[in-house]
Amino acid sequence: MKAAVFRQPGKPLTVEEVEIDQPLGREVLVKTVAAGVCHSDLHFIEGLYPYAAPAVLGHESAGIVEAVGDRVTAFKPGDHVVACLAVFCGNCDQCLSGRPNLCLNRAATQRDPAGLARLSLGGQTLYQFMDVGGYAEEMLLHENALVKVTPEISLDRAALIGCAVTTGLGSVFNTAKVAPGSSVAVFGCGGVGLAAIQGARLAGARQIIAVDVFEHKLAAAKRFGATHTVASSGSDPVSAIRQITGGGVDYSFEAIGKKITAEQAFYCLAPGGVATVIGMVPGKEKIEIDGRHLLTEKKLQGTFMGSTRFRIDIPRYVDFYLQGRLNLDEMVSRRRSLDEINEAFEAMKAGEVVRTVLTFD
Ligand code: CXF
Ligand code: ZN
Repeated sequence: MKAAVFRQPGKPLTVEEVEIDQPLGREVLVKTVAAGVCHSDLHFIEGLYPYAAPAVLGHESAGIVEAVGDRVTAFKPGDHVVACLAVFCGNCDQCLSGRPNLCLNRAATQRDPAGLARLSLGGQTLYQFMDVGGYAEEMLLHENALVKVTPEISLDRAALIGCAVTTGLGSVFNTAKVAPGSSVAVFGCGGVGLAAIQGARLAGARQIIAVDVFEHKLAAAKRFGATHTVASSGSDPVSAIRQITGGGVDYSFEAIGKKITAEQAFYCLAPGGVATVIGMVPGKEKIEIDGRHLLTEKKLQGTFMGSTRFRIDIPRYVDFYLQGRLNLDEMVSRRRSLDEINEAFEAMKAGEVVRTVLTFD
């Protein structure tokens, strides 16, 4: 099968013929139908975050089950499924406390590193990014990386729910628990930011302030539910937000992954407010906040995949979509083939697209 292979940071992915094994035990073989191109993969391609090579990146994919291992009972060939990188063992303290996104024993869902790898390239192990490896014609996953979805939703929309939507809506619903009537600011109007804006709308926020440097992204944010927009190129978004709200927001979300915007997300809070940093701030960067702001009970917190319990959350988000309450159609800006994956990253870097979805025949 064909897959986009990451060989070295700073180099384009190469689409190559690779080998994929048969499903063993609790594994499921999935024919990929759609794969969203997410900004997080770009962080690894650019070397901002390290990852073992060679690897198949991609983690926002949906498809149809082709075959299952002999210990799989919840999936069968023909099922429509969405993959999620928040793979859970189901037995550790975090999983059993209702926080499977923070699973402590992902190794229990992986193959023995000393044995045959799920993916290989000329006999050499090919790493599977975040246990998904979604930029490929087929995926071989542990069943706890999958959730079944109704065939009523097309798989190119469903794929987005696997990462961007789950992360954005989940950060609002699960991590921050936005209350109806509150005020919200969202920094960054890419896929995750627009999902957070939609989450804030669904949660009944009164004011939803979108912040971005691109005017066309702010225009999109309005269509997704933003009540106000702040163009942050060349001006201070914190004072603009303070002015709109009369003193700061109750909740802010940073969906970019930069020190400066993470700090702005904290400083634009009202007393008692909560800033949630969703974006991947590079490991070496420090987020600095002025200590005296803690005396007004402002909080700065992280999130991983929107604190999702994805087997519960993803089917709910599918329902929102089917009811017309969650706009996924407009989140897909472009469809491309696997061969065009590097062009998709270029368009992302240029700020041209919300999401490119790779579609497979
Ligand atoms: C990220 C979270 C950190 C690892 C890579 C993927 N989530 C979504 O893009
Ligand atoms: Zn992602």
